[in-house]
Amino acid sequence: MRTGRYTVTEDAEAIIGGGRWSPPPLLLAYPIRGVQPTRDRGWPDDPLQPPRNCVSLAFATTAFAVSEPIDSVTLHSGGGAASWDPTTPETGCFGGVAYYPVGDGAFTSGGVHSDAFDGGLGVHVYSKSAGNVGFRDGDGQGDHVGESLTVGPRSVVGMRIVETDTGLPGSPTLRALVRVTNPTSKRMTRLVSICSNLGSDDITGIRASSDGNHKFTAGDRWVVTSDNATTPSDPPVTHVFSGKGDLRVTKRGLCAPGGGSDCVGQQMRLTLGAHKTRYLLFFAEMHFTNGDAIVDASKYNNKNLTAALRSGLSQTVRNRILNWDLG
Ligand SMILES: [Ca+2]
Ligand SMILES: [Ca+2]
Ligand SMILES: [Ca+2]
Repeated sequence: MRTGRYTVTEDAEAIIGGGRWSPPPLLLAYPIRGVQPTRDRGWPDDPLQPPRNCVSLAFATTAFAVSEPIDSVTLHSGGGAASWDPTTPETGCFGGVAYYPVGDGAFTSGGVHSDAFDGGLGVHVYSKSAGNVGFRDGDGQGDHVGESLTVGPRSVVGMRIVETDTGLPGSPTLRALVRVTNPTSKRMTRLVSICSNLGSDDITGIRASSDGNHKFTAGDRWVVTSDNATTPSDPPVTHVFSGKGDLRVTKRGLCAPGGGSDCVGQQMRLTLGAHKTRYLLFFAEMHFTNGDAIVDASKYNNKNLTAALRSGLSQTVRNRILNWDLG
């Protein structure tokens, strides 16, 4: 809408990206040289970049993100039932260094259960020459506001990545929104993976998966793992790698837990047009029992996200999530 000489964008949430502000600021774009940005003319593809013909001002309605050492941040979800300790580069699933949104992880409802992860939810981009290269932050500082932490930007195998991890209030869930941008003028195809080294180590077992069996393959959207089929001592962990419907990624198996393996991950092949920005979306949960974890995973069996899971994600962002079909 227009108010006076200002244009209030309909894409305010999209422009501020993946939850760096909470709640989203009102963004005003003031046109210069008499040129109006319109939806016909289109906004630039990178939602963090305002149109060149505008001067933009962002007003946060409450808290500003605070730059903080990533290692000092702990995110909480489910009313404090689950805590997630983001870590600057450490080794996880590949033995290579990466930023991990959760280094250990603890579930504290019904007793303290820690050691869910040994480096969880690391993002890697595959390179023929270097193998899986971990996404990591340049200076070890993240932007922290409420229960959200934004890390990056950082170029990994030529693709620019920013990640926003959010502890959701209504369930013991961590949401990882990974923004990927092709900064070049040519199409770019990349293999992006997300994987965890589980704290359940070599006694990891699969308690459930989305296709109903006890195997984890590329066709699974989610999987529940733990260190015991009846009385787990570490928190059972749920990984959610994608949604239902038409995905704009091709999924591949990366590593499967069980049989002595404590690695769980999937790889996604994606293509970005010139200067395009898109997103990947993942969730992880911790629980006290296998049964609780399996019951709670059912909310990921709908094509659409529940209001709680999509909280703070604009429709524009949701439309651009490659591994879900939320348009
Ligand atoms: Ca940083
Ligand atoms: Ca382990
Ligand atoms: Ca399966």
